[in-house]
Amino acid sequence: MNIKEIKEQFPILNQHVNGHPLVYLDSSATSQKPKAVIDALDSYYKNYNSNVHRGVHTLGTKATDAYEGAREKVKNFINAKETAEIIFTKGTTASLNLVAQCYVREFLKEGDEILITPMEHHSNLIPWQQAAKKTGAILKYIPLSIDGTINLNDVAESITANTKIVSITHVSNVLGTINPIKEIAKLVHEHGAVICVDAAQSAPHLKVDVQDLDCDFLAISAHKMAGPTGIGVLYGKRKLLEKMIPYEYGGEMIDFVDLYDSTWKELPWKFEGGTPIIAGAIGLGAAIEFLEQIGLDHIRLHEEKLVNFALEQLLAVDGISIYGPDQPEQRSGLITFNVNNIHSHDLATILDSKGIAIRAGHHCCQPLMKWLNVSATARASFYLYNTEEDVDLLVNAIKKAKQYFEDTIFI
Ligand code: 7TS
Repeated sequence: MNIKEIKEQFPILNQHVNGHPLVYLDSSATSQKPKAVIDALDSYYKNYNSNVHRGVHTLGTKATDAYEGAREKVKNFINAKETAEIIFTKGTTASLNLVAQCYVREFLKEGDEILITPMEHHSNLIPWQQAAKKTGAILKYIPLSIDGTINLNDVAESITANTKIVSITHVSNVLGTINPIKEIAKLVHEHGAVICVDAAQSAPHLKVDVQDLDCDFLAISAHKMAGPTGIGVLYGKRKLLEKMIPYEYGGEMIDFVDLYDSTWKELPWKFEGGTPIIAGAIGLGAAIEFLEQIGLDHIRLHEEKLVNFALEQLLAVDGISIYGPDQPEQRSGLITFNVNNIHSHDLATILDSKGIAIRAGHHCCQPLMKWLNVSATARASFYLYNTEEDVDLLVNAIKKAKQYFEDTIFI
């Protein structure tokens, strides 16, 4: 499929917003959904809506097959060893909380160390703060380099004999930095600790192979990868998941229940209490099929080109500060920036009036904003459906906004 054909797969993009064709540059917050995903959700509700793992009736069997089939697709997508290692959750936030709750709170004790970085999304920060408070473990940070990357020497120096878990984002949702997870995992394992990876911003955009990375846990949100909201994945190595005790109890996750005690189902179902997110999982399966049809390598290349094209133009605009690494190979498909004297919310509002959707604010990364010494930033984020024309429209709109502020406010 060429870019025009890809874009046509996303019905929402074919509309005008505030009198202008929509330019959607906020895929890091949530991506748009292709017809294939919308149709898969529609078909489930129209043709075989039923609960899973329960009855023997035809619709129930069909729904169960589709739900478990989606798990198989996720397994292959991230190259896990087995479907037992794929747990469906509500999303990245829920997956990281599950690790914090069922692994860290169970197995860490006073004086143990949890290691994260200042570039984490709040979802990969607050669960560890809370786990540290509950267990008496110490929360520590790997320092960031001046360009917003992570230096392996700093990782090596931050890990101590007391480090039990390192949790780190694969791609920063603000800086765009792609972190060297494979190399970090090696260092972590040399010290007998485990590594948890926040893949919310990587799995949609580049090939993630959990065996190659050798990560112990990995969290994903479907809605950022062309799938529906409300569903995500926690990948975990079997040996760790088996040790962990579930934290949501109820239907679906049990084996036997007696008046005073119960036993749990085997993996992955012991972590999926209650009626699961059936339609969501089926939608995620359809999203994976769609992304694989296009090819993750193609998506990565497309975004790299767009980011380079955008960086070249934006750097030529006077008074723009761009955050994150300079090297394109260290960067994913987003650009975070500020324009002199214009608050990012004002800029986003002006751009919205031209039909251009970007995100403004702290991006759920308040400690990182402090590190950058700003209160907020603007962010344009790209996905497989964005074009060079989108970039041109963005840059022109920024230039006009800048001119407007210079002419009307600061003279
Ligand atoms: N981790 C990272 C790196 C993220 O970018 C996000 C969401 C999350 C975790 C949380 O994902 P959720 O699906 O559980 O909400 N990031 C953003 C963003 O950058 N703008 O809006 C949401």
